[in-house]
Amino acid sequence: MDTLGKTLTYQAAIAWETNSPLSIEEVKVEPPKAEEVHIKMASSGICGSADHVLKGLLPLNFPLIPGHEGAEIVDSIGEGVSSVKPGDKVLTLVVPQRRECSSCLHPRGNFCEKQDILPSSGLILDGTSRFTCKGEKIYNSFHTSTFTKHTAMPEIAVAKIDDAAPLGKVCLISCEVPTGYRAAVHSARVTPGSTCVVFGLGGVGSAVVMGCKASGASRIIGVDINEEKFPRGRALRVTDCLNPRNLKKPVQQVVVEMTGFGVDFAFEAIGLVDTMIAAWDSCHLSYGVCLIVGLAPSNSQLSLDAVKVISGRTLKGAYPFCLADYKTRGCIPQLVTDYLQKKINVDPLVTHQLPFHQPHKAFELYHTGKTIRCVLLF
Ligand code: COD
Ligand code: ZN
Repeated sequence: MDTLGKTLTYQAAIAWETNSPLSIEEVKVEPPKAEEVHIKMASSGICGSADHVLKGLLPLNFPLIPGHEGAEIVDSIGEGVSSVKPGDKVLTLVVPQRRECSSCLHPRGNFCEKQDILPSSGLILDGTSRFTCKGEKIYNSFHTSTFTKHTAMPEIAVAKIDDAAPLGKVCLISCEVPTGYRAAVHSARVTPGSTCVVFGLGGVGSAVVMGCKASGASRIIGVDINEEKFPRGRALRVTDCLNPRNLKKPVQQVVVEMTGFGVDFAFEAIGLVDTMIAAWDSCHLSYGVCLIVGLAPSNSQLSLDAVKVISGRTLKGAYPFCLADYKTRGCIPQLVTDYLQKKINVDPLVTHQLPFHQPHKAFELYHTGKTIRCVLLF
């Protein structure tokens, strides 16, 4: 259907305030303005960050339509849009790529200045929203908002993907897979035969494990307080599983003892200060590399033993997508092609699928810890 020029009403899941249940509402979606696209959602993953947003752990404006891990089809395009056309399959991008700012133009930068994460206004590029409900303005999450049947968003926040891509699964390549997999392959540059520890075996941590395995790591230690994550972790080639709550010593001490001197690469995919410190302390003191993938709650401080900083190990941040020269619009479609060519397999990460109008069930499942990713289908 051509939506150009029309404000139409669609169903969307709205969070009216933090810590309130999502409600399915009739939402008015304005047509795309210049350099925007109107898209019809096909699927959206339930990412840990969406849960953080709903709990108010990441500062976003409410009421909002959450979700940022979407696969969709372009319905209509605004003036000046040239990279996609109606009917194209696309993925939403939390970090857009305008290709004009210092980050986009620098060979080692990708955190486009048009991103809306740090800080988040909840508005699209012209400072307005395309959503209203019951006469009230509804905010976006990170330019994306995927828990809606239709949305209008900036062209620079979508990436055209292969026509053959199965939309019920590749939504994970919009956030979880590049965040975790590329943190291991691209940012840490895990080496063949190396030892790794991954804190958090949720969606993102599982994708980190896949990246470690693909890079040839010989030992991958998985750490999680939820032992339901262990069988799936082992299927992805985690070699040792540790539940810190069942250990008599701090988990980092156990990891160091298991590996002799500490791991080559440690990843934190939870977003807690304590597990960031544990990941850092798990690394080899001389050449260990610690990658922080999770975002700790606002205003928290990371306190490290200053003596341990001097010995040579490296601490790196890998905030979702901030993977140096990993340019989102250019690189994410290649991951979809890699999936279609069976170079990576995202299928084990999609453990559940539910209809869009049951987001509460999807979050319930998420909170039980039984999922790696639950995907909403539209
Ligand atoms: N020790 C060990 N494991 C723990 C602990 C703990 N103290 N607490 C929780 N866990 C485990 C959970 O049991 C779970 O298995 C895992 O940690 C977390 O996984 P998920 O599935 O809940 O979350 P993910 O993998 O989808 O997301 C993790 C992130 C780190 C990416 C995310 O939560 C985050 O930090 N988001 C903020 C960054 C952001 O804004 N991103 C924007 C786009 S993602
Ligand atoms: Zn995410």
